[in-house]
Amino acid sequence: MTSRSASLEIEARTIKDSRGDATVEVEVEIAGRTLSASVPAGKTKGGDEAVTVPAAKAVETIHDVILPIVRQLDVDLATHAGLIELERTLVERAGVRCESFGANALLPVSIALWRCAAAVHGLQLYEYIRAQEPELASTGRVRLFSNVLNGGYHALQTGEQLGVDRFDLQEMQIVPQSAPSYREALAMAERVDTALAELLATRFGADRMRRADEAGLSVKGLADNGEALDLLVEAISLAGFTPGVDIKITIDPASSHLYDAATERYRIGAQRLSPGQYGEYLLALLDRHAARFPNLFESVEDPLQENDWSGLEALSSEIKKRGVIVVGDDFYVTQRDRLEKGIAAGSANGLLVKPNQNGSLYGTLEVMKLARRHGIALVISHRSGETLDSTIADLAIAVGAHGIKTGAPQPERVFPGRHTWFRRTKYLRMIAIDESEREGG
Ligand code: 2PG
Ligand code: MG
Repeated sequence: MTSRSASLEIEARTIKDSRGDATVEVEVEIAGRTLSASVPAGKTKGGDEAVTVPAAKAVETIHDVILPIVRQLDVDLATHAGLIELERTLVERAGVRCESFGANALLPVSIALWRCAAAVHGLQLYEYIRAQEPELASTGRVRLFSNVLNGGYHALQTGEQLGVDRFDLQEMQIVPQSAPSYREALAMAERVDTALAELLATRFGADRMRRADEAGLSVKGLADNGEALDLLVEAISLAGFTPGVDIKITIDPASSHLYDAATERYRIGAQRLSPGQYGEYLLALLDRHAARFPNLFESVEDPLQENDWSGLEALSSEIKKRGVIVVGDDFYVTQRDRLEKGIAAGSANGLLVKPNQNGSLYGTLEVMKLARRHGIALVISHRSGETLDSTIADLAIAVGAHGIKTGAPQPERVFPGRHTWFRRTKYLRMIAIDESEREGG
């Protein structure tokens, strides 16, 4: 069986993502194995991320443009240099921000090619990345960032208003600290999810509750960010954990999406806050539990709108003083030029890594290397519209990332159907890798 790219068949098709929107899946056969990859989709996107084209168009591009390049270049996927040469060529042909292909065309092919290269060596994807990318390889334990309580545009329903029907901040995640394994970390997250569901049902009524885009809880009428945070802290305690010790919290306000460029104000409830006031508001949220739970917060993502670099520099230094990591998502969009800007300004000291913001696995790894060289914490992330692909788990484990952010734990009791495990499948992949490594080692 040949490992040359000239003989590859790539089959692309559209599938539905977790929101029911069309996205792209590819299948490649090599060394007697069929490997697949699919691509997720964001809703609250950064303005500078790689472009996405309609799914049907991406499928066409894969068959008509990308596959001929893959075949014509005819690299040997048994060598890492061959894979990288092919990836580099595809990235170059895709153009700036993947404009001529669309990230949703290039990324699934890119992931599938890495899977092929791994398969040729008889390795799993995480093992292959570890072996071939020594600059990134690490066996550090990855923290699970589990998004159990949802607000913002991932929770808002048609006809509703932020700050009136749902709270404004997009994500309130829990980060288990004290678990000795991923299996136990997931079990901790599930216990908090269950305790929170019971608490919210008692306070607001079960009929007002629903699961938002990332499978976290959302309640119609819970519109105040501070109250939501208090309820989450209470749920952590009710589940039998000490907030800030066993479990920390991380917040993603998705600030760009609360910001109105015309008035230069952030919308929080009925208030319209200046950038300075908004920063003060977030700091006050961080400080309100400080006396009882001094280390409650793990990180804050995008604390300001993505183009306020000077504001970010100032606010980051306040947040970092509190021992809390500032993670750049819409700020950095997994793109080298934006990360370089943040490094020069000494602002966000965490990078949210979303492969589809970049467009290729090769490009994503290059941005991660830059971050690592500058001591920036890596948090590998899903998108709000997900598929059952679990590549991000392999990526997180291969590099020993600081964290993986991949939505709510989706306890099996609440989500009995495996086809709905858009988030859970990543956690299960972490567990499977962990346990196979323990057995092997
Ligand atoms: C975010 C993400 C994922 P989206 O803002 O961090 O949680 O949302 O995929 O909609 O950009
Ligand atoms: Mg974000």
